[in-house]
Amino acid sequence: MLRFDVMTLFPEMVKAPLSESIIGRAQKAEKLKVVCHNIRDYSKDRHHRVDDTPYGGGKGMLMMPDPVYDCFCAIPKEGERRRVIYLSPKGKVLTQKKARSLATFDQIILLCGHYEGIDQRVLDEIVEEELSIGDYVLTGGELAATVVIDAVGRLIDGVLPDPICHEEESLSSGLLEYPQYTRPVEWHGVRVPEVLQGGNHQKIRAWRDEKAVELTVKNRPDLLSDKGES
Ligand code: 4G1
Repeated sequence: MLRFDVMTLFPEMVKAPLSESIIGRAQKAEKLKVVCHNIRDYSKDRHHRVDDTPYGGGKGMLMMPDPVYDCFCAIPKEGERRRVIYLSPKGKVLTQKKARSLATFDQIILLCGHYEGIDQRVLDEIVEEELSIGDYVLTGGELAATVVIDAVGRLIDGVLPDPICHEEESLSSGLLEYPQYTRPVEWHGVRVPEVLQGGNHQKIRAWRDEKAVELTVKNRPDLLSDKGES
């Protein structure tokens, strides 16, 4: 059982999407656990304030260290292998390889920033690793935490409905996935490729490999040069 603890100002942003579909079912089946902690509950301020202005000036507000630290201290320890991760655009970008490695942990504590970020001192004290989901601006780390839990959670034994061979998957092979088709055989005047309708599995494999390479060259040539990263 992998336990995710999410420290956030907006727990519903994380809880709601993970209660649906495959990860929702996996939580009910106790294959993984997602516990959200509202950092605001740890504000000692009479007005439940959790943000303040940055020293040195600059735009916006920063999350104060104390509520984050007290929230962290209230999280019970689970198992031996634990990681504290801050979702941040300054971190290394999440890869499938990283997701596979995180799936071996007992507990993953995810800290979500909001506003302009978090006071550096509490980050230096509690965070072991920073992880980003990509190069763009978000309003907070909540959606990033949700992405990490989805990507890692589906790799846990018994989470996926049928045991998909992860090695066969796109990305694990270093390629994008070939196009797929289901019934009807003709839709909007477009027919399913003839080769897929026959039973020649060698030919089907060759066609799929060709399409996968074609698509990867066109859309993600970067995947072809860093196969090791997948
Ligand atoms: C400077 C993106 C700031 C954003 C440069 C991916 C982005 C967390 C992520 C930002 C965040 C760039 C992520 C930016 C994220 C504090 C609160 C950071 C939200 C915050 C390229 C805002 N993967 N962004 N700053 O987005 O948390 O994990």
